[in-house]
Amino acid sequence: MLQDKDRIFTNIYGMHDRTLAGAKARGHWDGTKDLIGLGRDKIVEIMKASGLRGRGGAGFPTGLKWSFMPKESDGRPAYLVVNADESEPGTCKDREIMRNDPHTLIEGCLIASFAMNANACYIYIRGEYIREREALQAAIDAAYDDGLLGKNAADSGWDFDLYLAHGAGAYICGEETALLESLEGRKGMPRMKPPFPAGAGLYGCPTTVNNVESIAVVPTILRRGAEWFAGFGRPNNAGTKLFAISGHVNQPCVVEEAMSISFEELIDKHCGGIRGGWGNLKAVIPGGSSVPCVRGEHMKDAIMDFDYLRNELQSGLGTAAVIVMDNSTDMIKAIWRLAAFYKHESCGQCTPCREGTGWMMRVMERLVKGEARVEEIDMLFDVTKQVEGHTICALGDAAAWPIQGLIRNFRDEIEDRIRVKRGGTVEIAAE
Ligand code: L3W
Ligand code: SF4
Repeated sequence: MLQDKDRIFTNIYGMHDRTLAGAKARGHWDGTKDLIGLGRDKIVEIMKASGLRGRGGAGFPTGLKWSFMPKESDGRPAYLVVNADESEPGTCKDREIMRNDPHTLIEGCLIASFAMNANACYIYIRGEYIREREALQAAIDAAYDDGLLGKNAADSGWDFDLYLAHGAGAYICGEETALLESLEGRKGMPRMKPPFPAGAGLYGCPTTVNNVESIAVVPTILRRGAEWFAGFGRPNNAGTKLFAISGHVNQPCVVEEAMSISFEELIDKHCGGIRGGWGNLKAVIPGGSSVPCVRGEHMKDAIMDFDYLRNELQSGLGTAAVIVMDNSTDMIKAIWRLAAFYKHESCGQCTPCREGTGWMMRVMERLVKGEARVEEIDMLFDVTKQVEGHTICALGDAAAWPIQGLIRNFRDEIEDRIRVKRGGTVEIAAE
């Protein structure tokens, strides 16, 4: 279990002073000028050595991503964009950073932007996060007043501006290129990649898009060293990590833990166990709604990191939003609800996603009611394979994977329902 002294987010529950003075008392903004004084190459090198992988869902190595930015300016400005559009169902970790520990993020924005030669950074926050926006804007204003942002930010010699942009509630704007479109004032429609944002991002300029948590851990990694961060978790799965645990546990929570903690320890130490005991655990979605569910009996000994969940359990760490479901859960209905969500959130610009999400949702609806034929289970699985990998952005995959997980793990439940036609009703209209 992670010791208190190793926690990066010391005010994640908002129990301490959230103001700039409080943040400084807890060690933030301490020697920021010296961290910037390390220079660009050294900062990127430390980030690579730390093993930090992106905390927004894909787990792409952060230092490597930064290294894609042009070393010398070609006349275009460079940008850092922070993805605070936290919309993945089950995910609620970045909001705790923004409302309770905002200076971890703001200091991280300055240092990361410097490392990528960016004089400006945009934080794109999800539309529903109104209180979070207010808290973050107040912290940004305080940092400007204190000379930590703006001209010669933190006395570093680097001029740096930080802007907060507010989304309007579309899940797809969490996809990095849709986010850039939205920032530019257009509809949030994903762009084809390549080019990746590092080549042509915001306003066609070199841009790095990073998740809130990825940026907020940067100052502490630089202060305490790459080896310190890399010392948590297993190789290729380094660091501390915020887990957001919801569903049928006794005490749902957001907690910072060492990567690669076992699922059992995570739940018993921080959530007071499974509701009704471990024998009552039916299934877990370990990484936010986009990753496939796993049967409860396979989760107890699971290691909570990118590689274990992907390689051993055909699932993923995703955003580390851990959704726990006990034996009272109607799995088919739960996954149908996600299918309805993805259908609703599809931007509609590519056919496999636009048509596929609706098609999958409608078959799922029939499975919930037990009205489909058994042969349709394989047909549905086949359709998910036609959607997966054939779309412009990852939303198509995200819509396909939960259904694949359901069929792989709970086919017996689907078949039983069809056989006895004992299903419930679909109560929530899909659109
Ligand atoms: C330059 C290359 N850059 C990759 C960059 C790329 C992006 C990052 C990861 O999907 C996942 C998805 C959801 N040159 C590059 C390169 N990059 N190759 O690296 O890219 P990628 O394609 O692996 O993933 P993605 O398209 O960013 C995101 C999953 O996240 N997800 C949830 C998302 C929801 C939230 C939230 O609410 N916070 O993030 C959950 O699992 O399914 O797999 O920056 O440009 N050759
Ligand atoms: Fe839009 Fe879906 Fe295509 Fe993504 S996969 S671009 S959300 S239609």
